[in-house]
Order: sequence, then C-alpha cells, then structure tokens
Amino acid sequence: MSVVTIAREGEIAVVAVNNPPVNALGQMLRQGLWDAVGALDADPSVRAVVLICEGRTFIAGADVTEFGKPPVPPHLPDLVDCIEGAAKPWVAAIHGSALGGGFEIAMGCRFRIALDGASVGLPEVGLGIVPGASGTVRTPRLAGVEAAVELVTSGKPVKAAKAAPLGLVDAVVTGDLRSEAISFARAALERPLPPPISRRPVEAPEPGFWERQEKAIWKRARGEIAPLRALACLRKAVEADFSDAMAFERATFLELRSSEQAAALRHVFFAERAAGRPSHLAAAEPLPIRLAGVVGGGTMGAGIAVALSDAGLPVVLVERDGEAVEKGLSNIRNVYDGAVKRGRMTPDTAAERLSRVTGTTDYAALADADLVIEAVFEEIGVKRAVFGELGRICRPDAVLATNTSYLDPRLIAEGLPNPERFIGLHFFSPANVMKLLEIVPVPETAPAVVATGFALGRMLGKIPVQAGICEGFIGNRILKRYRASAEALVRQGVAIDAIDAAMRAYGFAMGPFEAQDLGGLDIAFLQREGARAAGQDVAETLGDILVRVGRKGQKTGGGWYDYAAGDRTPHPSTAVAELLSSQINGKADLSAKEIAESLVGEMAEEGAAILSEGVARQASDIDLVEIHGYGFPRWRGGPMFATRSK
Ligand code: T1G
Ligand code: NAD
Repeated sequence: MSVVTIAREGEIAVVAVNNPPVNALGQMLRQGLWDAVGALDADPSVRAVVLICEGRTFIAGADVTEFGKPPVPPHLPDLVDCIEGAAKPWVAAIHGSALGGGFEIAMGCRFRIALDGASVGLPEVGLGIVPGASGTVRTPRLAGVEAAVELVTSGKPVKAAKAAPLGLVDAVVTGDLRSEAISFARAALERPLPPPISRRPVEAPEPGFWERQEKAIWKRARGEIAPLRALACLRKAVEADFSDAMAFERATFLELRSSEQAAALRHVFFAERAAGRPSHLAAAEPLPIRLAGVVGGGTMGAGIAVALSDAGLPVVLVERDGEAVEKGLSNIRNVYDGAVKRGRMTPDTAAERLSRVTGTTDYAALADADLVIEAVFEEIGVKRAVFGELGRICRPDAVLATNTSYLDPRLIAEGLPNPERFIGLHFFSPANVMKLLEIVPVPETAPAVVATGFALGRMLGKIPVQAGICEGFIGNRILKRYRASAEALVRQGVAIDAIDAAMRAYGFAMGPFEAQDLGGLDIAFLQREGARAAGQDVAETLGDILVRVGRKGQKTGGGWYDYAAGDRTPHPSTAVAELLSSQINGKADLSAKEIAESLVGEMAEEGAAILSEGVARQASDIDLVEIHGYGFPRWRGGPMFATRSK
C-alpha cells in the first residue's frame, strides 16, 4: 500500500497521505511526497496541489520511532524546501493535528487551511528537542516573533480558530475539507501568490525582548534545556539570514536528539501511550459506563465527581447527611467557579457540568449506576459500612471502587457479594487535575473490571497504571521511602533547606520538606499513629517530633519551616533546629547533586523492590507514577529511567 496517492480534480492535483496511525513522516512518506513534487511539477496540466491526509489526523510529525536510527534521505528540511520550491503552489488541508514536522511541511506549502477544531503546533520541546525542519526559522516569518516564541518554546498546539488570527493558517473551514481545499486552491490561482515563507521578512522584536523571554523560560523550564535552545534558534532566525538560521537549527536539533533529556522524554512519550492499553488486558472488554456514583463529597470525592462530569458522565453524589450533601456540592461548585474565574471555562459550560451532578443521602439513587467510587474517611469501619450498603443496593455487574490511599482493599471488600466487580481506583489530589490513576485489583477482580478501570482512565484523560496491593501501592510507598531517606540525611547533618534546594535544582517544583508543609505533616503522622495503635512497631520520625509540638505545616504557621502569617514563603526555623538537635549526629557535607542522586537512588531502589514483588508490572509504570502523581521532573524520565544502567 502506497502511503501517498495522487488524484485529480481538473487542474488541481490532490495528494493524499495515508500512513496510520498518525501519518508520521517515516522514510516512505518522505519519499512519497518528494516523488509527488517531481511528478506534479512535470505535469503541465496541474496548476495547484492540495495536500490532505486520511485517518484521524494531518501529519503528526517526524516518526519518533526513527530517532535512534541513522537518518535516511530525503531529509525533512530538504523535503520542506522541495515542496516550497515546487513550480505549482501547494495548499495544506489540515484536520486533527498538524504537529512538528507535519506543521513544517504545511509551512513548506504556499497556503494552509484548517478544519474548525483542528490544531497546529510545534511540540518538539516536549520531546527534549527543537524543531528540526525550519519550525524555528519559518514560523517567525509566518506569524511574527512573539507568536513563534510562544508556539515553539511552550510546545503547546493552537486551535485553528486562534491560529488564523495569528497567521499560522490562512483559513478555517467547516464541512468537507477536501472540497473546501480545492475551491481555496482554485481561488488562490486567481490572485498573485504570496512569496514562499522562507523569503518573507521577519521583524525584529523590541529591545530587551530576548532577555525577558530567556528569563521567563529559564524560570519555567526548571532545568529542561530544549525550550531555551529553541529560543536561541528563534533569535538566530531573526538576526541571521535564512540559510544560516537553518544550519543553526539543524545543528541544535541533531545535538539535542541524542541528549539524555531527549531520551528521557521519548521514554515517557511511549510509556504514556502504552499505559492506556496494557497488553495483558487486550482480550478483556471494558464494561460500559453511562452513570457514575461517588460516595463522599470531601476533598477527593468532589474532585472525582468533577472529573467524571468533565468527561460527560452524569454523577450521583452520596453523603452522610443533608448538610454534608450541600458541602459536597459546594466543593464541586467551587471548582467550577474557580475555572470560570481563571477563564478556563465559560459560565454556561460550568453550569452544564454542575447540573450533571446530583447530591443525595439516599444510596438507592445508586441502584442503576454502572460505576460507584467510594471516597469516604480513611477508616476501615466506615468504608466497610459503605460497601455493605453498595453491595445491597447496586447491580451485581456495577463496578464498585475504593479510593483508599493506604488501607488494604481486600479488607474493605471482605464479604461483598460479587467481589469480582470490586477494584481500587486511587486518584490523586486534586482529582480533577492530577493525571495519575492507580488501578488496584484484588484477587477476585474480573479482567473486564480491570479493563473498565483503564477505560475510565482514558475517558478521564488520566494516565492509568496498574498497581499490586502493598501499603501505599506504588506511589505512596515510594513517597514513604523518599521522605524517610530525606530525614536520614537530616540526621546526618544535612540542612533541611539544602535538601529542598537540591531537589528543586534536580527539577522538582518543591523539595520533600516544603511539600509536606504544604500538604500537612499530620496526614502521615495520623497514619503512623494508627499503625502504632494497632500494635505495629513504627519508629518515631523527625516529622512526628514536630507534629507532637503542634507543627503541622503551613496550616499551623510552622512545620519543617516557619511561615509569616498569610505568607507561604518557607523560612529555616531555629525552633526546629533545637527540637531536632538531639536527633542529629554528624556533619555530612554533601553537594546538591549528591543529595539529589542519593534520594532518587532511594526511590529507584524501592521501585526495584516493587517490581521484584510484582506490585508494578514494568519499570516505566513506576516512572509514570512518579511523574504524574509526585512531581518527578518529566525530562529526567522518572527514577527508574534516571538510574538505569547505561
Ligand atoms: N512518531 C511515531 N509514532 C507516533 C507519533 C510520532 N510522531 N505520534 C504518535 N505516534 C503513535 C503513538 O505511539 C501511538 O502508537 C499511536 O501513534 C497513536 O498515538 C523535525 C523531529 C498526534 C495528538 O510530538 O501528540 O516532528 O501506542 O495514542 O491520542 O521538527 O499522538 O498505538 O502503538 O497519542 O489520538 C513532533 C506526537 C514529533 C506529536 C494523536 N510530533 N503525537 O494523539 O493518539 S518531532 C509530536 C501526539 C518532529 C521535526 C521533529 C499524538 C497525537 P501505539 P496516540 P492520540
Ligand atoms: P475528606 O475528609 O475530605 O472527605 C471524606 C468525606 O466522606 C466527608 O465529606 C464525609 O462527610 C464523607 N463520609 C464519611 N462517611 C460517609 C458515609 N458513610 N457515607 C457518605 N459519605 C461519608 O477526605 P478525603 O481527603 O477526600 O479522603 C477520602 C478518601 O480518599 C480517603 O480514603 C483518603 O485516603 C483517600 N485519598 C485522599 C487523598 C488526599 O490527598 N486527600 C488522595 C488520595 C486518596
């Protein structure tokens, strides 16, 4: 099957690309397009060309699977030049996403038209590289420097409706894209053609522009190098001529393509895509989810209800009493009000999504639910009582899930009729924002129910990862090890703020101690106290010492750090130093790099234990948990990838 076919509509040739799943620019496709230019240039009856793609999207970029292999001609920059230099004008007809090399190809065309709802973008920085086929050189010539800097250094695609006023596309159409493109091409032939983008001037930005951008991007990147290198390419595109700028971009692209960060980001790219469709469930058919229920409308229940409603599902929220129902609904309303206030949602959309959620104290309202997620207090008795109700009320084929963080799901499900429908679905706070979803089957859970958990993950736009049963599953177990290891460094005499600074320098938004102060030291303390009360021998932690004197974090004005009233800035605390002085024996002098590598090493060691116990199915799942649930820097690839033997 040829990936490129040519059809004729009179004087217009239609070049159709068909290279599933996303029309990536593998060698065959590059060759097919190259040959098409030659053939159509040689045909005098052709006056213009429409480039269109079959399947779900326009060209989604270079074929990332070819990155590790030696490059084979025709090379993408040459192909873009070839299309731009064609004797007949080409019109790119865009649907789905024109991304990376796909948008560069479109910029080789004389015109770009997009179906309403399509998007264009240069997401290469998300793969640790820069555009490698003129994205940083042609985009400023097409849409101006500011739009180009935003598009390239953020990597975020732009919807057609916004792309048109930016000049990234020439028209936004609805209806049949192919016929719209042919009409557009015919009309264009009646007017003088605009110059090829490579020959268009680029206006220099006002003084100080580059320095301001560099400062902002450096702050945002937190150690990721591609966005800053992309900015350097864009600057070259403005300050040098086209061919010098192209050479600079290409050299940067080739250098970054073989970088550690690019390897890490490719690892995450493919791990994320594999996560949603685990091979061990290929034969299991997910159950339909049309109506969902949530029991408990607190921090997690409200967030889960929002995530379900955002995905279009009607939701029944069950709470203990009328007052708690109102509180639960107002928790949900607050989320939507916040989204409207931040301009992330229109009031109509917010109202519509809120209207999908009904609150009640009556469990009978769950009688026809396909899925019910429990998010009540983290107490075994309370949870078992809830599942006692659900077992009585819900359909025998309804999926019943618990959002427990630490309790053993087997104990929660004990005695539940039809236990094959029970599963752990562990969301992360805020549940409507955090992308991670740990899926925790019990021995009785049916494969179709596990598959339903993964399908729900895809429906909610989450990264679903299957975890086995142990205390804290994958994420909280590694978090426990990470925190204990950080405390061990404190006991060796390493300063609390030095540890946090080291982890921020490594790429985390926050170090372990700052993060605990934000979330509250008492959550883990209560969990340890619960274990001690149950007779387990749990050692006293430094955190426990602080909580016992009322230092629970920002909410009490002090935890590992001191905080001024109304201010979240952490200040090293002499009170803490005194409180913990007897626990510290040593004056370890570690560099930031040594601190970070030691803590990441501890995480990876716990990850290795989790893998060997079968609690995680593959190392990349652990990386996804850490990146999407615990703020591990994506461009490091996760603890398992970052510590892999090279
Ligand atoms: N190369 C190879 N395979 C790709 C691919 C790509 N660019 N994009 C997607 N796939 C595979 C993916 O692994 C999955 O495979 C299947 O397609 C469906 O993907 C010089 C060098 C287009 C928005 O960064 O953002 O161009 O798991 O599940 O949700 O400047 O895919 O089924 O076996 O994601 O509908 C720049 C990456 C490349 C875009 C569709 N392009 N792709 O989303 O499907 S660098 C990108 C996406 C570049 C030039 C440089 C999304 C999508 P499998 P999917 P989707
Ligand atoms: P929360 O205290 O904010 O909310 C719990 C809600 O459950 C309350 O509104 C309460 O009224 C309701 N409730 C209690 N008993 C009930 C009953 N019998 N029927 C109906 N509603 C009842 O707690 P949370 O932080 O939302 O945690 C809920 C669950 O999610 C816990 O198991 C917790 O471990 C887990 N979890 C919490 C987080 C987090 O960061 N907070 C993250 C992941 C998982």
